[in-house]
Amino acid sequence: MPLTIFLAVIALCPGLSSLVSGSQFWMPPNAALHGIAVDRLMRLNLTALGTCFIIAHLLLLISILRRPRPGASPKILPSMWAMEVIPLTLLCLMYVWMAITAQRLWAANRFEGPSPAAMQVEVVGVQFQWYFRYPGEDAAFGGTRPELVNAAAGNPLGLDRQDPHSADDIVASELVLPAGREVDVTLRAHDVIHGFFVPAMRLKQNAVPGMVLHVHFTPELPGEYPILCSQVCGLGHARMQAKLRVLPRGDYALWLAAREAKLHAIQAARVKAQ
Ligand SMILES: [Cu+2]
Repeated sequence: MPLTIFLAVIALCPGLSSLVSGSQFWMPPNAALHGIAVDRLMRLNLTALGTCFIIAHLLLLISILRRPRPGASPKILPSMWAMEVIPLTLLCLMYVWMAITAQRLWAANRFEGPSPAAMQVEVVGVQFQWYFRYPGEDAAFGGTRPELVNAAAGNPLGLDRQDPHSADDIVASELVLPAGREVDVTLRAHDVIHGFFVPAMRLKQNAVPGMVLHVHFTPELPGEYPILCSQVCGLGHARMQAKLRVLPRGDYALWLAAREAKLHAIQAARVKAQ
């Protein structure tokens, strides 16, 4: 019976499966430049934890099988140092190493600034929709005002039309990016905390009302990838999804030109109606 339980636990251990497969068994394909380092660290952590798991359960199994039988003379146990102090010290050192390496990798994405050539995109979480804003030809985001927010009137982010920088801002419901160019994402939220989560880009960062947060990454592989919300933000949380399209640079330039032409047509119609 103990052996059966032992084997069942081992069979269910994700760390062991990762150790055996040695691959991205449960991970979506990586499409970002920094994703290689993230995947490498995750595999390393799972391998280390899987090894600890197996060693701990082997020791458990040995102690079950070698337990003193009724009437047998008591065995001499190993010292406390060998049984507790040394293994726990090694475990502590391993966790400290994991924390430092993960923090370095995360901080490199989060706090160290992007290159000056990075393109700017604003991502705004609103119950229950993601909006994406491009600064347009002037490369500067225009001002917004909360009282101007009106999705039904085509202004979900509250762009201030009086601000000249707002005139060429493009607002989209899908995120379209060129492959191979670094992107500096400015994250905001209008109402509650949302989690900007792009699994294929190995990217997850909360969008917090009242805060402007930055995260930067470089999409490498053209394709379509889901954008999710990783914070339970209300009843419609499950449907708060969007799409990231990574295009070759030429196709991205065409998409941007088409969006700018559409914006100019809308503005011309607005002027004509006044
Ligand atoms: Cu959500």
